[in-house]
Amino acid sequence: MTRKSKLLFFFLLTGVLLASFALAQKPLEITYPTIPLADTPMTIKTSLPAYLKYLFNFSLIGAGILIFLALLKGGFSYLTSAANPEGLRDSRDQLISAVIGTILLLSSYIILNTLNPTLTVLKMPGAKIAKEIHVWSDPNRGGNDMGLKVSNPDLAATLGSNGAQYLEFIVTNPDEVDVSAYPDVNYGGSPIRITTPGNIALAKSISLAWKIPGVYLYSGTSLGGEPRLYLFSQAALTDFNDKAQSVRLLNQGSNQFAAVLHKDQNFQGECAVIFNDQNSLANEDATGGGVVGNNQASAITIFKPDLGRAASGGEGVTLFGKDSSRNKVGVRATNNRITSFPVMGVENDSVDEVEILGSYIAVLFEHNNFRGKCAVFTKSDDNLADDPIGKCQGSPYGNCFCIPVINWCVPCEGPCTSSFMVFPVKPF
Ligand SMILES: [Ca+2]
Ligand SMILES: [Ca+2]
Ligand SMILES: [Ca+2]
Repeated sequence: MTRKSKLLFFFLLTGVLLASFALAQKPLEITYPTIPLADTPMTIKTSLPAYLKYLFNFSLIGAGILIFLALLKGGFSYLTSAANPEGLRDSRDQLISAVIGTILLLSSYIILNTLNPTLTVLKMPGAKIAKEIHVWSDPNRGGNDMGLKVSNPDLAATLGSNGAQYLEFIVTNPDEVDVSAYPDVNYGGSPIRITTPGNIALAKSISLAWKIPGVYLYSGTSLGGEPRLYLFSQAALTDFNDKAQSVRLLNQGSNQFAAVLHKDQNFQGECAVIFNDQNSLANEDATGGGVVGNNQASAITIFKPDLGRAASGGEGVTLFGKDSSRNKVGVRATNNRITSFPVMGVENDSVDEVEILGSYIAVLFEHNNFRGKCAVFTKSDDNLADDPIGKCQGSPYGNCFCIPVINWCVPCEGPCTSSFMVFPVKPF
């Protein structure tokens, strides 16, 4: 290789590298220079393959221009150095190099664009979503079929004029995705919510909304209206205050959720303990216990029940109160719903201390059958006198004024627990 052809090769390489480097240095959110033949990406959401293709075409065109200039220069010096044999040889070498460059360039373009027009070979591996909805054009899984990972406004384009008539969930739990089938294309007509696999009415379009596990509150009954996802306890529901009407617990495998909805902020007032989806919070007895009502919830406690866990050692929740002789006694619970007192010698309205060993949740209620104001405990509290559940008016165990000999006290402000629930939970 002569010095000149080396130089030409160097310039070609530098040109290509500079073009690549200049673009690669910029973030993807650039204003792409418009160049002929290369499709200019229009948005910042350009996928990597599209970006690389653009880069490739850009480099290709840059190299093409350099080759053209090299041909021009080689041809010119060939013509003007007829009397100089050395210059003639150099010019010829230069021309040959340029022609070889052209052939290489065209070959690479033809190979990459003919065999692989979208440069799909550069697509990133991984990020494979195994979850999808599968649909068939005929009932009973016949005819054409296709997998859906996202909403599709026109199923007929792939499945034929009938659209979809059979649907299957390729997911762990159909609860992970909201599927609505529409009788017309572009999500037209009245949608039908699909929750079980099988035959479906002719669906021309299907919308999918993937969901993550957690507690969903809905502003309408039967999981209608606006949804809100909660993953952690909230002392105030802010913009969703007094809006919840139905609840869905979206569980996944061992990732199980349960919730306590509180009527007042800071986990105060009446509450409903929720272990199952609720189509209406007005259905008092449908909840695990307690009542909050529609458009009432102002705070939420979220916990992960671990109901199958056996209590080991001295684990559990002990409620300390008074027996009929006003001596301190305790009732220990590990997985219980107690609707009234006395229990294990502990008198009604006497609980003034909660001891929790291990991961448990205890919900104490003012009245029998999980009614009245409630209090949630996840760790020990040795003094309920500073908690609403420990200072109710008219409590017989308020100890405001007691006559020692007959062990009688004037009713006043004091503890008022009359029912409670205790469940093992996963650590908070
Ligand atoms: Ca409220
Ligand atoms: Ca306290
Ligand atoms: Ca009570």
